[in-house]
Amino acid sequence: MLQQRARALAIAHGTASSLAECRQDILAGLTAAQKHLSPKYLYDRRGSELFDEICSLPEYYATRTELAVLSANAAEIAALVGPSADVVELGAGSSLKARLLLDSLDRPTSYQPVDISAAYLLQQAAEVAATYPSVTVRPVLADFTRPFTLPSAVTAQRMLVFFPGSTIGNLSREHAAALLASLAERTHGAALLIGVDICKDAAVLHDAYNDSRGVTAEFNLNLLTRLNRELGADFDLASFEHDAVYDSVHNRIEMRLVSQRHQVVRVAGVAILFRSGEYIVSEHSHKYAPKEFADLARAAGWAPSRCWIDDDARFSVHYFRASGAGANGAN
Ligand code: AVI
Repeated sequence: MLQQRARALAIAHGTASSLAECRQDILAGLTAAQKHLSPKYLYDRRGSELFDEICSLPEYYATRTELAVLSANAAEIAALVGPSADVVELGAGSSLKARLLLDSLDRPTSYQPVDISAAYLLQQAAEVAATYPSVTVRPVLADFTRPFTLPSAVTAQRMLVFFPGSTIGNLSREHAAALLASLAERTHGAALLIGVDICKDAAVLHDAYNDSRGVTAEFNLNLLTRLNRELGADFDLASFEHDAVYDSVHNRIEMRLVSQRHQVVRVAGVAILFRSGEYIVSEHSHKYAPKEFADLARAAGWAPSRCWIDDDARFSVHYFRASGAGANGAN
């Protein structure tokens, strides 16, 4: 049934990178002085499933806290958004939060999830379409970290850009500001509902990214499995270990894949040397004080309207309107 529904949904293709571009990007990252890979490569089908598992781990406070904040303030959010909204969700992944939102909004018109993981995007979109027959569901296969065309048939005044999960934190502060500025410029008059993880005790952060069941480790190591499968690499998974360290200077978690020995790995035909202890940075997860984030968004052209925070000040959900007055000269 879902399969049939999935086939019936038209997927809009945004600007997903080609295999050749990904190969070039990955080789550039692995041959840099500090080896690094974009966190977007963590999300193949298995990676998306593992990330869903992370979201329900006891140590990973972010998802349940954001859900609680969204749910506690659903009526106020719905009143701010108004009727007939077109919801564009960036980095959609699991549709759990979108459902919570769609349940509370006043007769939403459409739901347009934008994601990089095709199979997962279709499956989630199909499930939403099956549950909300009155909502037009239009999945968009795109990498939102690159310029992409916003879904068509949407009036800016009614558009709600929904960007939950603190995915914005996986971009550098500069890239986050640039993405927000580009969104503000292209969605003049739209609203933005965005979840942002807050700076907190280093031990809490450490445990959230080094969980006791090893799911985050599996999620991280799955990146190497993916490179083996899709780029013909020969990473020996047993000789790499997951680690995540908190960097209090940049207020961010740095997720690493650490080589346990001196070794040479071939990736897409290129030999890459790893010294023992050398690591690939596979993700940064930036944390923001609520005011810092509101200031960053304001400078990017989003007028702060409301910010909700849980009682333990772990996670923030901000609501902005595009002001069209970004510091980058937008509009
Ligand atoms: C998707 N993103 C916001 C998660 C985070 O917390 O940065 C990804 C993640 N990585 C490890 N655990 C969760």
